[in-house]
Amino acid sequence: MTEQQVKNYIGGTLVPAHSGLWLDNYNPSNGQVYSYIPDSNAEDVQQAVEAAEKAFPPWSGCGAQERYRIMNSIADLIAERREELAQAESMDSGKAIGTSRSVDIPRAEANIRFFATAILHFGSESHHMEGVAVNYTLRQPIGVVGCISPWNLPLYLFTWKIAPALAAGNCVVAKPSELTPMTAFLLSKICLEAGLPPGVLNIVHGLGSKAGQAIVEHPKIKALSFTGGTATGRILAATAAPMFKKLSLELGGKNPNLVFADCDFEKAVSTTVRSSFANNGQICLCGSRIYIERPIYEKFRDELVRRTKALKVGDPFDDKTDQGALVSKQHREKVMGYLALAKKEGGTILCGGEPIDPGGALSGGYYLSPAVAEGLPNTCRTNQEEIFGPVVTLQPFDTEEEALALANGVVYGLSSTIWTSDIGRASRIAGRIQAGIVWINCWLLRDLRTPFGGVKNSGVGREGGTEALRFFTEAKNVCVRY
Ligand code: TXE
Repeated sequence: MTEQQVKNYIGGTLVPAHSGLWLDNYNPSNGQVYSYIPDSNAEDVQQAVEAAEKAFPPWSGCGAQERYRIMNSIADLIAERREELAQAESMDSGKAIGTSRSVDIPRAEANIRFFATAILHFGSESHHMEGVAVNYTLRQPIGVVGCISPWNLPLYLFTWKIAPALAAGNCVVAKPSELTPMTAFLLSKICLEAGLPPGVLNIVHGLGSKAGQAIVEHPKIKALSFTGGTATGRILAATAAPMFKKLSLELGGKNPNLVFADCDFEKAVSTTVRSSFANNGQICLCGSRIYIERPIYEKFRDELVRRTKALKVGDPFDDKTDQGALVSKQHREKVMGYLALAKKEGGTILCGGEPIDPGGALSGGYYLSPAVAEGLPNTCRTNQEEIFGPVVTLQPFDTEEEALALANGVVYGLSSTIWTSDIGRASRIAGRIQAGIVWINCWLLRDLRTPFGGVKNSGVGREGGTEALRFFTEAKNVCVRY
């Protein structure tokens, strides 16, 4: 078995797993195995940690300017290989090539470049005790840190984690999802070419419950940055907390989208198609619960259904495709399970929700037509649980108070969207909605300097800007008496 073997990147070399075992890696567009990934375990993680420990003193000591130079070279190479990376991302995840080209890969480059430059401006405080002493705060890198990322935005979220960690002077043991390892593998080759010193970044591929768990359990890994499901986040926290590790958990969402009658209708409905079905709804920030003020409920519903039906589902490599394949057979089954549940809970599926067979070579792919449902109570499972697929539910509301109660009526609190021309109302709701991110008359407009993360079961901590650099450093107060 030689074709398309993904390798671990440990101590600056590309190697198979110690076990010599391989896991199948599927192409979601046709359901075929197209590559293999190392079935890594604690032995591989141990080797990665040793390499990271060895690399830490020179990497943390080489200075921000040098780290900026090398990280910027990595970003340059990502830019140069944007098309190769986009093709690989779509092959691995099933997402439409247009999404890989316009979202995933450009944002991966931006993540690296942003933190390569942010570290040049990262300062800290000092506190003056007049006539007595001066205090200054050092923000020092932690050492060896762990980064575990999911399958929905593979290179985008992988780089979102490793970039601040590396910029701050840490060395990293990282594990991408076993469902979408390819672009992280291609990134390891880019790191070699960019001259990233051996052991600064180590990528260990494999199962969450084996390689991932070994990273979480390793005593020398002092901080963990994780993005994934809330259930998995709970497991990680239970393992890491008694070991006093720093934890950043970006978990699931069940995000509300509030559409008031005084909104800019065209902007609201066209953006809502995107916020509902971008990346097949496999973005933790998608607005899957859409609440519409009653006077425009039917008009908005009918227009949203019309535009949803017009979305092209099929070959991820066709430029005209809007909705590629879902990431795995199991995930499509999970999403279809929720559609069956929606009907059982009394909902009406207004469009979509059917598996699609594009025929020919794509016959075995995991395609699903995007679905809109109505007639479900806010408290039912369909409206309470994260589906993470191309499924949204609609509900009317009459007052601002009711809209807020509906929006806040779930255990999640990641992002929210508000469509209204009444800026006072938008600000009132933004202040009271239980979410870490509020978009007003827009969606997924991202400034990387802003705090990113959620409340309640959507996670712990914030990523982005100085929040991320503070997470990946330890603050030390030094008090100097005159
Ligand atoms: O995530 P997991 P999955 C949600 C979404 C999705 C659900 C499960 O609802 O359906 O989570 O998706 C690694 N110790 N989101 O299964 O399991 C795993 O290998 C250490 C929302 O992909 O959380 C992968 O690298 N690591 C989310 C990563 O954790 C473990 C995006 C995520 O896998 C582990 C993705 C363990 N015990 C899914 N078990 C978002 N917020 O964007 C798994 N992993």
